[in-house]
Amino acid sequence: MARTHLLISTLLLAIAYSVCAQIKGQYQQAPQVQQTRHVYNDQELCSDCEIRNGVGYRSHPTDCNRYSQCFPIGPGQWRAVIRSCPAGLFWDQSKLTCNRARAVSCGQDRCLGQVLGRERYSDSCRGYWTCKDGHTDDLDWCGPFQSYNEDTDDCDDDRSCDDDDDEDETIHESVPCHLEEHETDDDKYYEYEWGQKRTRSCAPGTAFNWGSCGCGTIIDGHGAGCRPELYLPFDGDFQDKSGGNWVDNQGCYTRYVAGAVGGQAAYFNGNCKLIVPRFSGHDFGHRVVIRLRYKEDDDDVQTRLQALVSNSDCSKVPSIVVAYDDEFSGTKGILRTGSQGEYVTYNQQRRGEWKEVEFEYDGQKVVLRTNGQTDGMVASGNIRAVQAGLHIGDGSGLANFKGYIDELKVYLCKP
Ligand SMILES: [Ca+2]
Repeated sequence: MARTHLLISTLLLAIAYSVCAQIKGQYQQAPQVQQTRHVYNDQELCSDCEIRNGVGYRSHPTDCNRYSQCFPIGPGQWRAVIRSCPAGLFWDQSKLTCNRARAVSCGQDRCLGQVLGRERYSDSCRGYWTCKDGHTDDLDWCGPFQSYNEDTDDCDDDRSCDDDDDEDETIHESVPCHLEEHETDDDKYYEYEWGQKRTRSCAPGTAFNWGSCGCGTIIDGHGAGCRPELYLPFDGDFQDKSGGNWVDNQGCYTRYVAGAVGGQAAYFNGNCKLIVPRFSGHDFGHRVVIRLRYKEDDDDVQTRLQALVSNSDCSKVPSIVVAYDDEFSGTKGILRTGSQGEYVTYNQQRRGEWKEVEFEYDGQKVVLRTNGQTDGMVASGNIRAVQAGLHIGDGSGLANFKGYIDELKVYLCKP
C-alpha cells in the first residue's frame, strides 16, 4: 500500500514539478536555510506576539506544532517558553490554540508543495504526518517497534524505536490551554480527542474560561460580582489595581491636580500614550463598560478628535473609541461590531471642567453618559476583535490627547 502511495506521489510530483517549476524552486531553497541552525533568542520568539490574559503567544519560526508562550518581564522585554501542541495538532495563531493540522495554515508546513506524501514527526520515531494537496492532513503511526523511514517512505522494523507510549502521550501538561471556547455558549467548550473536536459542558453555574483553561464561577453577572478588568487610579504610578495587567507607559507621568480623585491623575502632553497589551485581539463579545474622568488642557484648541481610549494602532480601525472633541467641546463614543455595525454617540459639555464619562455596550444598545447627559442607540453584534492593545491617550486616525485622565476602569461585565 505504501509503495503504491510512493509511486503515485512520485508521479504526481513529477507532473507538479513540470507545471509549477517556479513554485517548486522556492521550496528547493528551504534546505539551505536549515543548514545554518539559528538559535532564536527570547525577543525573536516573542516579537509581534498576541497577548491573551497578559501572556503572549506566537507561532514557532520553524515548527508548525510548536509555539512560544511569552511572559512580559518589562517594557518590550519577554521571557519565551517553547511549547508543543498535543500529538496531531498544529499551533493556530489566529485562534491562539492548538488545532487540527488540516485546519491550520502554517508557513513552515513541510507538506507544502507535496500533492501526496508523508513527513517525519519530530517528536516520535513512530510517527509521520500525512500530506494532502500541499498541506499537512493528519498524524499517523507505524506499528509497535517500527520506525518511520524518510528515505523509503515506509515503516521499518526497528527494535530501538521503543516509544510505544508516544501514541497515547498528549503533552497536555505543557500546554496552557488545549481547550477551545464555544462560539455561542459560555458554559460549553471544545476538546480535541485524537483530532476529533468534541463539545463538552461545564457544571451548572460555571462557565468556560480560556485563561484558566477550565470551567469556573461565572463572574459576568450583575452588580456586586462585577469587578473591573482594568483599574488605573493614577495615584503616583501606572499600576493596574484590579487585574494586575502590565501597562506600557510611553512618556506619560502622574501629577497632583485639583479635582483628581486621590490627589493625582495621569497627564498626557499630546505626545505620550499608555498601552495595555492584555486586550490585544481580545474578544470583548457583546459587553464592555469604560469609565473614566478627564479634563482637557484648555490652553489650545485642536480640530482633530483626541483619543482618550481606543483599541487601535498601526492604522488598524478601532472597534472601541472614547474621544474628546476639542473643536465643539464634547465627548464622543464609537463602537464597531461585526463587519458592518458602527455606532456613534455624542455628549456636549462645558470646557475646562472634569468630565465623568461612562461608555457602555451590552449587546443591545450603545450608551454614552457624560456629566448627567446621555446619548444612546439600539445596537447588535459582537464587538469587532482588533489585534491591538488598549491605547490610552492615543489611537490610529486620532490626535493624541492633551490633558488629564483619572480613574480609568474597564469592565467586561455589568457593574
Ligand atoms: Ca487619581
